[in-house]
Amino acid sequence: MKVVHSPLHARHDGGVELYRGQLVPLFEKPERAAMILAALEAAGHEVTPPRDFPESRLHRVHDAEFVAFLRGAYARWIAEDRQGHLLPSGFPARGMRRDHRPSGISGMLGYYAFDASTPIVAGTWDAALAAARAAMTAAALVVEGEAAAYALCRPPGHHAGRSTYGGYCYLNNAALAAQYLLDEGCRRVSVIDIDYHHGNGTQEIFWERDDVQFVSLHGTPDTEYPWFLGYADERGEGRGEGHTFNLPLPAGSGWDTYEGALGTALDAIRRYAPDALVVSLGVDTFAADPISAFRLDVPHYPLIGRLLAGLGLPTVLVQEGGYAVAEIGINVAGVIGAFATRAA
Ligand code: SP5
Ligand code: ZN
Repeated sequence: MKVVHSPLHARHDGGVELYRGQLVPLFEKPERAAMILAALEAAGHEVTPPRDFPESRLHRVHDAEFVAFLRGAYARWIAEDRQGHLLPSGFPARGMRRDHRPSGISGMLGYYAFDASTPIVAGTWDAALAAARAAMTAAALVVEGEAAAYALCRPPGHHAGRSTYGGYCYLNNAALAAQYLLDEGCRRVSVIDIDYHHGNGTQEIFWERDDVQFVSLHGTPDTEYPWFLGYADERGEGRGEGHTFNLPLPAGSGWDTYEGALGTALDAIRRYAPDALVVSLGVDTFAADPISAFRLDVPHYPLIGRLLAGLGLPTVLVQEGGYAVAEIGINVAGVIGAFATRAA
């Protein structure tokens, strides 16, 4: 399978996150992409760089002022005489104003961010843009006739909303891929999100849409990040009603529970009958993941790949989470390998 990847991801490095009351080095680190790349190259997949796209492609999914903020945030921070990385330290909660965007950088951070685990460093924008381009390039390859393509995105994207960032995500790579498929002729696209964490950003972006189905399998937000979205009663609104489908599972779930839920998700996709599939591929469902609590093991990833490939749809796979760095490569390669060998 063609693997789209840019070395620019490595510019997003050196940030810290607020984790259990401490600032710790970001779990979402450059070694993740290096390990995935090594495993995919070893398995014989062809690696290709992202193409360039007009900025208007980003605005199909994201608010233009939000995009401009992300691009300029670091320079603004330095101009206001601060140092290091940017993390927000206050958010507009219930009872406060959300209609006014403060003009100072600290207020702006709280306005756009929804957590304190998603730092902006000097190279964050370059990396986020390269990841978005990788996702759209993988979508373009599928439009051009590839049965499937994989975007090795870093930073990930599924937590980023139309004008919000968080959960290590800045631009929503999977949403950009889905929108690209629609803009190039698909009538309906399903997004299946199998990252451990609910893809709140993708859900929000397509919430009122009937041309994108969003289906997600994740640790229940009642105890797991991102806590405030991803419950089973969220089903979309307006034209989108019934096109969001959440399958939250208890922390500690293993393959038996997971396989049943995945089957239910795939049935929903078959009923929607999309022209193409986008997979938000997180492998933080792995038992040894340091921040997640499912109990999947290495042999389960090829099984997941086979089940996804069995839909028989043109498929864009987009990398999301996965923080057990030692096994991240073999687990991603397990899913991708099952696709690469599917019958034509
Ligand atoms: C793309 C992606 O996977 N983003 C995940 C961001 C999660 N960041 C906050 C993690 C908080 C985890 N809580 C600790 C639970 C330990 N079992
Ligand atoms: Zn995740």
